[in-house]
Amino acid sequence: MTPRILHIGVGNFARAHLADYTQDAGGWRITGVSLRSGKVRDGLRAQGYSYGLAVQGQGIKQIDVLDEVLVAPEAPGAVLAQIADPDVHIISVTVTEKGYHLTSENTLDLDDPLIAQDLAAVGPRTVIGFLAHGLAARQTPVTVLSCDNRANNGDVLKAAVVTFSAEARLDMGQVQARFPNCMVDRITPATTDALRAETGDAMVVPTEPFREWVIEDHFAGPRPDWPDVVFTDEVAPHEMRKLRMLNGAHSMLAYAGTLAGHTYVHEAMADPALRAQARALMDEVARTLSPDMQKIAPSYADALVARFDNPHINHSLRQIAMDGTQKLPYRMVDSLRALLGEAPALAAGIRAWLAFCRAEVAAGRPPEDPKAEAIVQIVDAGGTEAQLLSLIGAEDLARSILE
Ligand code: CS2
Repeated sequence: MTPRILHIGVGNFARAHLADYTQDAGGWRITGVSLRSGKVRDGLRAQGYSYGLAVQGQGIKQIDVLDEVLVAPEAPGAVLAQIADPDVHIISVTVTEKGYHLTSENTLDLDDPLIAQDLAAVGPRTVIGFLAHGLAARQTPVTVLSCDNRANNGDVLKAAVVTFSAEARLDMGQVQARFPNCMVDRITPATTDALRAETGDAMVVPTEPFREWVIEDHFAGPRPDWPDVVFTDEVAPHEMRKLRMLNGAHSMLAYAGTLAGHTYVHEAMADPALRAQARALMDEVARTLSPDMQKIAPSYADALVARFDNPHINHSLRQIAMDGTQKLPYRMVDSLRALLGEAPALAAGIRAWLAFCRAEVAAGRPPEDPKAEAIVQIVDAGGTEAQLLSLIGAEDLARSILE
């Protein structure tokens, strides 16, 4: 049998990253899972699960590594069966930050309505519920690979699944699962209608030429021979480099750039004040990195600036601005804490988020964020900045942020 990856969350990022690497490796196939709607499945199925990857400057690369996409709400039993299937050696996950349903301390949020429902009902709906129930029925070793931007993504996913299983009283005694951490990187914006029209491909994915993947070498079984992947015992230093420097600067640009009237990352980068602030933030957070990463930080920052400048990647600031309460803790708050609050560019970035939240609510547009309701409530009730900061676990840093 051909070895398979079961991939949960078949959005643009996974189609530009995991699928691209796996096709290059050869010998493996991917079965996709959509947790919510059938939109991606319908689009891909109509074209035989093949789609173009529009790599900027390199033309279209046809990706043919997907066999099918299961839509979980339509066929939860089929998804559970796949998780337990011995030909599936890797279950990879890109469900974005909020898909993990964690508290700001990175533990499973048992008060989250979807998690509470998964614990109460028979059929799971969250990735955590699916993994717990599916793994409980599995007899052979498996690797669960979180490919989302979160610090210690494998560890926190494992902890969430363990907590869920205990709450649900699932017998996990036989489970042989490993959850390596990994750092993923490829700037992959949303597909535009213009690109669809130009390529004649409804499911085309635009991406940049750069891609990076660093994975903890901690697999339970076989894995594809992914080219250019760094396998290491220590992912954390790489993860911090990428999440704090790239994603931290991205989020700062998203909030400050939107407030300044810009639409895309490259436009914000053409604004001298924002450009200087992005670079200052990268240099500032570089001081929180491991000695090895500090050595490469200046050239890494130069490369990030060049990637952000790319005028052919129309990466919308509003797309990055989404889900700030889920992103800011690992993108900015962790580094500000590591720098004992002494980081003016980071503090300014967090103030931009505060101002963005207030501006959005004032404009009658609640931010796209799982905590939007709380944000609106605080702003409408004339709440303080410290109250908003508590939503990203940063109330203790209020003085450094607001000074
Ligand atoms: C971006 C990321 O949308 C966002 O929040 O910061 O998706 C970013 O483009 C990727 O992490 C790059 O690898």
